[in-house]
Amino acid sequence: MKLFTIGDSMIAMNPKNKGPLRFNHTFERTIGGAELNVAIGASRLGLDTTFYSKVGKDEFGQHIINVLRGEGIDTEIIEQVKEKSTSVYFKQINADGSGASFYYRDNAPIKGITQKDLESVDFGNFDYFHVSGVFVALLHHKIDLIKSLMKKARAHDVKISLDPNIRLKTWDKETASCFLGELLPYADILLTSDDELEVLKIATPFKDIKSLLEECHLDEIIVKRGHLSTQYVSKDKQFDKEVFKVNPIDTVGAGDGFASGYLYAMSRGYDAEKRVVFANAVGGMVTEVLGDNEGLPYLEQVENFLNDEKLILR
Ligand code: KDG
Repeated sequence: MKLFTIGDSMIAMNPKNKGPLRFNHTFERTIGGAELNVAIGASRLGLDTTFYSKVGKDEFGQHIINVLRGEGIDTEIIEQVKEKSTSVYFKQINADGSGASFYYRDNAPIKGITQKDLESVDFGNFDYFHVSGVFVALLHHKIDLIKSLMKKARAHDVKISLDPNIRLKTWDKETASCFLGELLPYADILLTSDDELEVLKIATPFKDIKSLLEECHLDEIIVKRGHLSTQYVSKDKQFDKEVFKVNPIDTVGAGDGFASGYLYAMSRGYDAEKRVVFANAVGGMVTEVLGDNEGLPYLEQVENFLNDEKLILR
């Protein structure tokens, strides 16, 4: 089973200390980006993963490609663009543990993508296509390009997951609602949250989750409620699953972990309940490690976690 995803790739600068960035001089250089995180998560679990991105032809771009190659991701189609700089973002961790992101991606290389660039993407080679709203936010001026990519995937019976991943620093609620609403009918699986459903409602009014499912012809909607529970809704099934108790130190990337876990579980033919449980485990495990993707677990780790296996440490 093979996964395709597409999006911006960023250098993520993690502060050594808490507090406002203006007082922080020391950062650790890591990498991030919602779709990139999903690619790493899926590949670690064992799903064959291809990631399409564009980075600058610079040191940071090369670093990102090196890391992704090391993760076993097919990076063949990542382009290093000479005239552009690789996107960068800085994280701030506040004293109370909450965070903020500061993006330097106005000229993200991926924004230059054209229909011609995507001609080489053969969906005949893939089973899953993950679309995240971060990519849509950066590329909403090229919404037809995203739609045609999704249509192409559908023509090959590729399952499409859509995670709205709404970042209000990249677009406002109305714009997000309008463009994501246009894409809903092309998706099969919606991985979302209550807050995002409220935003989607602005342009796509719906009575309840079931009616959203029907009106947009979605197969399933999964509503992630953080540390509370996960709701699953499909035509003939509806349930809530408790999430695992974890000790979170950084929640960034939890949703991406959930997406990679869900798609992996689907590729294994797990039923809906088992898919949600597996994805809950991956999403929870990510939060126990600092960084956007560092905590994404390998398959054996998830299995141990689910079996509550006590590891022998010494
Ligand atoms: O989902 C986590 C990502 O959002 C993070 O790694 C980077 O903020 C980010 C983005 O916009 O992709």
